[in-house]
Amino acid sequence: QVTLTINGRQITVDEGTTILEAAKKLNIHIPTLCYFKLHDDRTINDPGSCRVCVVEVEGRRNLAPSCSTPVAEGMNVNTSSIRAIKARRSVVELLLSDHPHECLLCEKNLNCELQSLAAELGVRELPYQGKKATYEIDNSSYSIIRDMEKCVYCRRCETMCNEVQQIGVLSGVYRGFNSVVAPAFNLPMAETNCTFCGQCVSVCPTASLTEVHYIPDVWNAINAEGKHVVVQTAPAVRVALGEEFGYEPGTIVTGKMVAALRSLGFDSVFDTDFAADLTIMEEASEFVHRLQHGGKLPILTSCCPGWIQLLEHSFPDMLDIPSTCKSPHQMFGAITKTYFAEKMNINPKDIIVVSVMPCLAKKFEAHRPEMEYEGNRDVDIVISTRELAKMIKEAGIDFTSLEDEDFDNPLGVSSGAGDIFAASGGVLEAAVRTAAEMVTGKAGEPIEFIDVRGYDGIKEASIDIDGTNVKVAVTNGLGNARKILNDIKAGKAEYHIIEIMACPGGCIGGGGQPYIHGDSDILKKRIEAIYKEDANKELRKSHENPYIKKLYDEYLGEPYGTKAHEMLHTHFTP
Ligand code: HC0
Ligand code: SF4
Repeated sequence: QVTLTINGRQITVDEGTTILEAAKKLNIHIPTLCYFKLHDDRTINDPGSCRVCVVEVEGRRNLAPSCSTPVAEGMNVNTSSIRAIKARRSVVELLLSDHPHECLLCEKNLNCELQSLAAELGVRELPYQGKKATYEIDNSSYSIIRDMEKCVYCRRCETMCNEVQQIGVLSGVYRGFNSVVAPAFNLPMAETNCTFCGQCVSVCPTASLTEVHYIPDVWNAINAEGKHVVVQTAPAVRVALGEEFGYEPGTIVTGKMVAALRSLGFDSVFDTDFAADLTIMEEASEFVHRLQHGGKLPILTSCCPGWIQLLEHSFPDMLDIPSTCKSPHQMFGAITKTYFAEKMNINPKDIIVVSVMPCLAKKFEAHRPEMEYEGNRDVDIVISTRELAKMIKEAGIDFTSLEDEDFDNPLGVSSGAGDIFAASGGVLEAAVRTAAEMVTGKAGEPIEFIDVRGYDGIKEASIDIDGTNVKVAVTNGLGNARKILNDIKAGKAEYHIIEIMACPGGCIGGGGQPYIHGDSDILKKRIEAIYKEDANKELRKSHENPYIKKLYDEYLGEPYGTKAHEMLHTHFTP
């Protein structure tokens, strides 16, 4: 333990703590830019590159970057000396000298960390003026836009892509004034190995990396003559959307979200959770089939398009291990344009399906050519949680004063198993709840698979299903996914079922969720909220959802049967 003084106040902290962390414990705020605390307590601030967090340390000639300077016994720190404040302001002024000043028109207006810093530090003029670097905007993909003129070289995206996700698309190239963070050979993102996980977007402090926007397409759809516009919301949206309207992280706003969607003018407001239940019917059946017929094991969940991209790019010889199930929101689209269209007597060509997702890879996934049935795209437009919040604000809806409303039927009822898809471990827990009862034929209490919850990188557990010791693993983050895939390849991983999600904590930490600005406690609160939503539901198991049963009775026939295969399953391509 080490005792030091910060701004005249003494504090004792563990050895190795940084000045920044010690100051935080005293509620002393030091501005930062490149620093970002990840969900697993790793920090992105290497190599303390931005120098915004400098402080005065008695006895040292130079100011010290507080994010990377460890505390020392007897240290005397002043975080707000005139010299420190001036130095910070100069850093920001220098950054602004090579940064566009079009904040009013910028995607990140009011959500930009550089803008907040300039305000906080009272930047009122730009003493440094000179040549500005110019770059072309890369909007080659369906998911992510790269605008390097707005880059501040904090390197957060680089650390995220290389160290956490271990995909290696983004890295610093060239030197000095020409330095830029870019894919190798400056290739457009669409031509790289990018998985579109969107984690680089989640950590970018400015609008250098943002998402591709589909809000205008949604407004056009809503206002088009003769179209029936169906919206579905992913499990993770309901526990994060409230953050955009001032609610505490972890507040569940399902009812208000439904009311807002109706006010926006959607004709049917449905729930992706319903399709999550459907996915479980298919995936659990596929697992039981593989288990009982000597099929390929482990089976891997296939609902995360980010991880599927990793598989297709880097493990082309393992394409037969994931479940062939389409992801829930794609299944939802296929069911909407067939079963629902027939029930409502609407031509599927006149239905537009909009997905609200926490994920940027879903924007890409919806465009995959095979994601269609009988010539109709499963999903027409994907917007993020952030985009939905923008639409609600644009429409002038007073979100906080909305009365709770329920989803429409028949595609709006879901079990708690559908809810927990949003958190890492949830898909597996939901699958086991159903698979166990499919094997034994007996109904019991819903399984609560605590060992696979939470956001540890790789979680392992086992469960007895009718005498078979079923071994499972759950991973989140693509770096961990790569590790587990390599282990499977090397014959070192003996599991029956594996769940992989590309984002930290699962979908609740998706690249389309409200920005957390380095406060990863927010992810924990979203996870807690999801399990609360599950625990409060009367229906806890997918196979007990009466509307799912009805869908099979009236339309699909057997789970994992011929019709289900045609509509709800897919294939993977290297
Ligand atoms: Fe997810 Fe999904 S749970 S990927 O994690 O499976 O994005 O929330 O919508 O499709 O249901 C994201 C979240 C979904 C899908 C579902 C799955
Ligand atoms: Fe890397 Fe994911 Fe960003 Fe693509 S979306 S560049 S894989 S972090």
